[in-house]
Formats: sequence, C-alpha cells, structure tokens
Amino acid sequence: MKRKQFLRSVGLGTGVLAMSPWLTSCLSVSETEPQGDFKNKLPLPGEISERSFDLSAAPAEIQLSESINLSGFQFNNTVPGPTIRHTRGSELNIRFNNDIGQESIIHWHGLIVPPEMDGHPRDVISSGTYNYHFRLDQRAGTYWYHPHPHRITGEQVYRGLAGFFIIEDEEEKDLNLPGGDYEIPLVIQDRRISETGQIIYNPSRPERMMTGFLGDTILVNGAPFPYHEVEPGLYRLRILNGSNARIYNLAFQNDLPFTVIGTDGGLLPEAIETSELLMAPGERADILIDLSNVANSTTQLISKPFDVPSGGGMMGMQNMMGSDGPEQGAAFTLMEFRVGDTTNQDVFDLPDRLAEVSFPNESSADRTRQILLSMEMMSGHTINGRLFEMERVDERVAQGSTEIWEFVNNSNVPHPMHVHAVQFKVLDRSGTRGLIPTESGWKDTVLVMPGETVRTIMKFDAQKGMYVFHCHNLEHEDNGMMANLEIV
Ligand SMILES: [Cu+2]
Repeated sequence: MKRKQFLRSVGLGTGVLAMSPWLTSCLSVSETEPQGDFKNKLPLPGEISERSFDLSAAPAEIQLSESINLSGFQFNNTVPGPTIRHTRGSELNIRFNNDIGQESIIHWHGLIVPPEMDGHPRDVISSGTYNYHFRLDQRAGTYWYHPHPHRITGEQVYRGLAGFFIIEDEEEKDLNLPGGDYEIPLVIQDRRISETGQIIYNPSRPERMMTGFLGDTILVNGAPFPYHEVEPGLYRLRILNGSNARIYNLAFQNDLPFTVIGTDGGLLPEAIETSELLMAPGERADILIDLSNVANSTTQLISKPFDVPSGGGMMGMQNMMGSDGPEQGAAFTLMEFRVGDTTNQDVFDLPDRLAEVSFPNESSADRTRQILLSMEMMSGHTINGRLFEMERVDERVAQGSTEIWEFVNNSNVPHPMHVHAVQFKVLDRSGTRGLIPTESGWKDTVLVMPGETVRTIMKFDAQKGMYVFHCHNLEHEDNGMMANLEIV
C-alpha cells in the first residue's frame, strides 16, 4: 500500500516564510476588514460521551471577548454547544429541554434517524421536553446539531444554538489519525457587531429574500480572532461552516498545503492535498495540517477572496439589493495558530486509501428529479416555484430507491442545498468549477452557485415518513426555501 508520510521537519523550512507578492496583496484585502490581534484563546467545547443526557437550551447574556457581547441562547450553558461524541452502534436517549421562550426542535445534521427524531419543523415544542431516541447506524464523521423551527432557525443558530456531533467507528480508528490535543473542532460563524459591541441579528427584507445575513466579524468556536497554541506536528481539524449565509474559501497563510481526508458523511475514499477549500453553510471538512512546516512561528487560517458567478442575470445583484455586511467572497482572517518548537508526536503514516466507499452507480438510478432553485420577485427564493408549507408533500420517493437529483440554480445567489435522511454523492457540476476535494466523499450539503446545475445521486434507505430538504442559507430557509420529502 502506498503511504504518505508526514515527517516532522523541525528546524527545517522555518526560514522560508518570506511573503510572496501575491500573498501580501491578498492580506491587504483583508486588512480593510475588521482585524483582530488574536487576543482571545480558542475555546474548545466540552464533550458528552454519556448515552443518556439532557440538552437544555436557555437564554443567556454571553461575553465573547473583552468588547463583544451576545444576547443569546446556549445549549447546556456553553457556546458552541457541547460536542456529542459516540461510536457507531450506540443507542442514545437525548432530552431536549426548551427554555428559550420560542418554538424549537433539534435537527441532527447529517445523521440518518427516524422521521420523528429528525427535527422536522412540525415537531417544534414551545417549552418543555422533546425526547429523542435513536441508534447511530452510519459511518464515522463530523456531524452537527442545531434547531430547525420554521422561520426562526436563522435567529436561533445565530444566537448560539449549534454544536458538533462526532461519530467514531473501527474503520477510522484503524487509521490512527491524530487525536486528543491533536484533533481540533472548529466551527466558523460570521456575526455583525454593533458600535456598542453587541452582536445583532436584524436581517432586512432584501437580506431575507436575496443574500442572507452576512456578518462583518468571524467567530471561531464562539471567539472573535482567536489564537491556539500548538506543537509543530500534524493536526486533524474538523471544520464546520456554521454560518447563516457566508461561504469561506479556507486556506492557510503562505498557501501552506493541507490534506482533505473527510467531509459531511465521513472519510473520503482517498486523501486529497490542496491549498484552499470552499465551504458553504452546513458543510464540514476534515483536514490534516502539518504544522512542522511553520515550527517556532505562526500561521493564520484565512478565507481567500472568491468570485460568485452572476448566473447570467443582472451583474452585481448581490450588492445592489443585498446585504449591509461585507459581500459574499470577501477575504477574512479567521484565527492564528501559534506553533512551538518541540513535539513528541510520532511520525504518522497516511495510507493513500482511507476508506472503502461504494457510491451508487448512475445506471442504477430509478429516476431523475429536477430541483429548480429560482428567485420570485414577490416571495424570494423558491424550490420548484413554491415556498414551504408544513403539511404539503413536495417530493415523494420510494424507500430503497436510488435517484439522481439535479439542482438547477436559476437565481443570482449561491444556494447550499441540504437533504435530510440521506448522504449523497455529487456526480458533476455544469460550468468550469468542477468538483472540489470534499465532493469526492459522501455529502449532505452541496453548494450550487448561480447558473450552475449540480447532479447528485442518493439512495433512500431511511425509515418511511416525512423529512425536509432545503437551502442551508438560513435566511433563505426561514423565508420558505424548504420542501417536504416523504419516503414511502
Ligand atoms: Cu438559498
């Protein structure tokens, strides 16, 4: 078996940090954005490993840094919520206690669970307890949980209700991936900060209908401009774009290469090396970064600028009718890694083949379904011309069937499309963008840029019943860009 060896090259390569002219210009772009001086230590969420536990959501006044406050909501008194970590096969009993004073229900994003356990918006409770009971019967991976009430998901996630849900299994364990202090969950979320340092959520009508709510400051694990002290070793970063609407083009300073090993539905078949990775709201990326290349130095996690295609419609629609925040595609600095000069970490071998994965074959598809994403002047973004209705069944699929879903974006803004109750494979994308490294694995959320058609294939093996699929731009979702999917 071919293997890639990550050698710890302490003392080597530390003299090559002179900035390229390209990078200098890139960083000067982000210097026009609010910049922090990395005063805040990166918070690391606590973990829940019990099989029976409470998730209690309650309001809280939270000081996120010296100058930034959030009138928010918390799960179990923390932002982000605690990381739920379990092995495949575990049976869980989770009591969701809702004390936030609004209707809510929890969705386990990426998990395939029975319909009444999936957090369909019709299952909201306005107070009291909702009892979840389900078995984790799927691949190891980086999943997450967040509220899913109709019309107010955006506000509740924005104000603090989100956490990681990590599943482990034997196949992944055998790889001996970096763990413990060498495995770091990072949830990336943009927020808009008022002059008095208060985080605000007040999407305008154009923001609800057009762009979504774009913030001006990026929080990582709830902290603005955090730093994290690390060794010059190999780290596994489990990254979640938990933002309402913002897409990131993740990279490290100086184009430090990194290796993508997993995404929404777990490990990729093969590791892929890259120096940037586009991540839309709801998507996850599991990456390995070799920080021995920047021993005794620092490196910043950044979002590089990227273009949003106009979709053939009016150019500049986004700015003309859109958000008050920095536009989609703007550059940002996210956090800083402060790299020490010694590590006791063992040399690590990464096999070329990470996991045995078999995706459904196109020829096995029972049918193709077209999912049209378009903008109606009066109602905003729709799915096949309609806004969400709680009890109307929009797509009915036969249990056990394999389908090709073709997402066609006829609008002028990006739509990250999320389907509940399945993991799918992206087959292809029209235009020049092609597939990105995370799209070589199992996905539950896929970015469909303006003008693009993205074809996906999925097999519906979940229990019969009602689920939803929707845009994971949470303002779009709250505005009705969601549909019922019934498995029969
Ligand atoms: Cu959308």
